[in-house]
Amino acid sequence: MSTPTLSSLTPEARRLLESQNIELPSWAFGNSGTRFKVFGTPGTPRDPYEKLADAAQVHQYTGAASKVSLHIPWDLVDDWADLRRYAEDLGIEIGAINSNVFQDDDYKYGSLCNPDKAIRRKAVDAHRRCLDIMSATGSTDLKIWLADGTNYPGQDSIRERQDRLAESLQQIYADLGPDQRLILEYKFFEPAMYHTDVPDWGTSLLHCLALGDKASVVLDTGHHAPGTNIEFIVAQLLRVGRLGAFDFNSRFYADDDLIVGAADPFQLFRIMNEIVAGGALDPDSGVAFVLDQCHNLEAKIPGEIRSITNVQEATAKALLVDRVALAQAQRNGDVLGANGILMDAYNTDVRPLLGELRESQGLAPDPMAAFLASGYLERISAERVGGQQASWAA
Ligand code: PSV
Ligand code: MN
Ligand code: MN
Repeated sequence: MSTPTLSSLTPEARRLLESQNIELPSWAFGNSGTRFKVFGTPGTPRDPYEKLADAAQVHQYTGAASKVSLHIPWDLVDDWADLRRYAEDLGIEIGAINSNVFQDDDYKYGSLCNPDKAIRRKAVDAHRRCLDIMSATGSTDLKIWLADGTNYPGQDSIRERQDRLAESLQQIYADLGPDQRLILEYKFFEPAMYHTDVPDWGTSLLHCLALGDKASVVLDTGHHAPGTNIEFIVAQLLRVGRLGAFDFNSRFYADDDLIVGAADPFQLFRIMNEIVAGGALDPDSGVAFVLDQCHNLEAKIPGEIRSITNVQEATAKALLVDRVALAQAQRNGDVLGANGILMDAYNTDVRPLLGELRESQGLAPDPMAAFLASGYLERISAERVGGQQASWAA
């Protein structure tokens, strides 16, 4: 395929690319690390307001990241209406509210699945507080990822934990507002090492189906065993209308939370290809695209900018797939022809096309270069002292 230009896109493909929006995680802007060391980065935000200010920079230069997920209690503030106004003044919005029921001593043996009813009630109430925050900030998504599980066979009843989970989720679901939904993330291991209570998409889907229409699955690319065919899961969840959100990141070994598309750009392309084929790229599809990453070594705002451009590149390639020719080749049993059509799109350099697209939107063609030239990093490094740690790594 020759180097495509903006005019080589169909009007529909151009509309989809122009309207693509990827949510940023507030925790990407805080310091994070491993259990060995958390390195500080100059200019790291000291509170949720500064995280939003940094996220707004990513949106300013990419034009494709207008929402920010918050994590509660990491991002607690006194006045939610004020935080919402602050975001709006920056030209961004509050996205999903992530509940954190994994950092309190009471949750040692689990939160929503804990054998102790009082602790389950405490965890349900923590989610109710998240729902209140959603109402105050205009957020529509309650995102639940649980650290629940066990380390040893026999430690607790696997089956009873599922029953407790179903009951706790029902209590939370019952309190959703009319425009709110619950999205349930799965992860196959960690921190629990023997069994995890929501380890896979099947378990998440079963709970969502039992809850009702306002519950959907969150797929995090880093939460699968090596070799898992993630695009198959995407296709399957889209078929039943239950892919609620996507957490983008990339991994080499475990849940590495590295920059999306850094480890395996071909996998990212295959995933975006399934998203495009399933009609899920449309902003009205109900699928939220979110980054879930931490930047331990690299600078955080540039790390998020690179992530956005990586997703845009994979998306543009997926939009270039000749779907008519592909369907024809598939019908004809033309194995190599069909595979060649996908590979043609994957091997196309879409960076000039994306630069053109940005210019047509009044943006610089290279968001990374424009941001680095702006002096913002130097300014925050001089102004902010004592940045906040992002996450659980201490
Ligand atoms: C933990 O693995 C995790 O990375 C999940 O992916 C959540 O989405 C995220 O943390 C925030 O809680
Ligand atoms: Mn995640
Ligand atoms: Mn994760």
